[in-house]
Amino acid sequence: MELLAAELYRVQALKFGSFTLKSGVLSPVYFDLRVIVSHPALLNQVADRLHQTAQDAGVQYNTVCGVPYTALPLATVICISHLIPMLIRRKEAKDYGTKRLVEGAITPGESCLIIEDVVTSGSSVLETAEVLRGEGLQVTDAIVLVDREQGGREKLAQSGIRLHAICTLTQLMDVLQRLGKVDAETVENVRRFITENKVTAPVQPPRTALSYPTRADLPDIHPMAKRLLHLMERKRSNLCVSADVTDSAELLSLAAELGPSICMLKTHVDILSDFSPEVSAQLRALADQHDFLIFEDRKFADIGNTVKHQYEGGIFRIASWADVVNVHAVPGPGVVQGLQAVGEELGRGCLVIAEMSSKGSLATGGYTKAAVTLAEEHPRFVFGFISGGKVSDRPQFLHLTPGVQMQPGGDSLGQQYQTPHEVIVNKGSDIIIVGRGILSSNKRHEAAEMYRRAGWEAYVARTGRGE
Ligand code: 5BU
Repeated sequence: MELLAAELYRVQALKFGSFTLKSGVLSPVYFDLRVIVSHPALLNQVADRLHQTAQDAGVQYNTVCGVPYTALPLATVICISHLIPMLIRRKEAKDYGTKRLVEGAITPGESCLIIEDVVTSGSSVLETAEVLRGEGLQVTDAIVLVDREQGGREKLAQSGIRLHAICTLTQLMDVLQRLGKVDAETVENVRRFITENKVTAPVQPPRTALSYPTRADLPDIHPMAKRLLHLMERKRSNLCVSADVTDSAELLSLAAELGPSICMLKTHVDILSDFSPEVSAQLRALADQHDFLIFEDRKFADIGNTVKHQYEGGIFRIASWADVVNVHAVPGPGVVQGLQAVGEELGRGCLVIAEMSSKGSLATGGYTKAAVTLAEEHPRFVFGFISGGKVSDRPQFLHLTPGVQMQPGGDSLGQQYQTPHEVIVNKGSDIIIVGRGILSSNKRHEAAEMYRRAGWEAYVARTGRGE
């Protein structure tokens, strides 16, 4: 272990200082195992130790797959040295649509061992496991060089994966201190970092058990949130349908057909090929008749003065008919203030996009936090978020989540889906936004009812409300 630790330190596969992790958290230690491809003896040594760790744990497996990209050479060396068939997970296949997600000969039912360099939260290993399992393979074990001890082991265990590490971060620090490579202060900094950044398992769902009507009556609730919470309760619906159609007649017939099942209809008015003011007037009438809100998913993202015009004027005159609009946080407070200057006196409300459902979204970590602050600073106009789950502890705020279908997965252009249960129960969101899950059905009313029931049952399960 000492030799390995010293070598890793020498080639700067681990560094000490202040580093921003993928999650946005500042870490006093950073691993960059990519450098070991330039040190073949070390690469070989790490691969050998990984293989030995699997042997010692008595893991049985037919194939080996490295988590891309850092662990690919490690998996390759293991497979060549021990004549084990390898599989390669393609990271980018989804973007091309037709390419395979996993390369190599797959025999469903066989077991595949995952190799990874460093595990923090476990999500990279989980992502690869999910893809392999999707191909019919068994995934029960993962071997890693370093366990950063931040909850990855527990998270993987929840998904039926045992984590075996050559060493933990604590063990590695002990060895490096013994070797005189790091001082006591660095060791203490890392120790504190590990304790403070542990994701405790089982992960506590960030959810509120308050019912919708209880929240509607909270002090300082935004009038739009109050209205929405009450109508959700009345209609027993936390379903927002995303009416992504390009023909106005179809939009109106959708609104009429699905109106009774939904709490909200989400529009992209700029995809209509035949928009006229008459369409928005009719949509407004249908919303009033069937008791749902209209949410124009315009995603304003310019300076205050520009968005003010985009909201109030143009051919769409969005502020005159949409109850709710949303903003990107990227321009800073001006974007909300510009819209608020128009919307507040009309009694409209606004949602801040704190996270996006699309793969590779940049709205994570520090950005998401800043988006929450932006919302908190504008409570007279902002009443909630577009996000993958609950991002604020203020129960007056509503959370709306797009990227929802009955089956998790995604499309070929980066959309990623979660189930209604996952979104409402595990992630603590309030409203599911469903587009193609309903629109692509030839029985749209039945499909909408199915999602309405699923969303409502998830809400009942979360809040423990008797029915
Ligand atoms: P789908 O058919 O359920 O994938 O449609 C999702 C809708 O939600 C679609 O209109 C998107 O523009 C919208 N959306 C999203 O999917 N993800 C996001 O993060 C945001 C909006 Br913000």
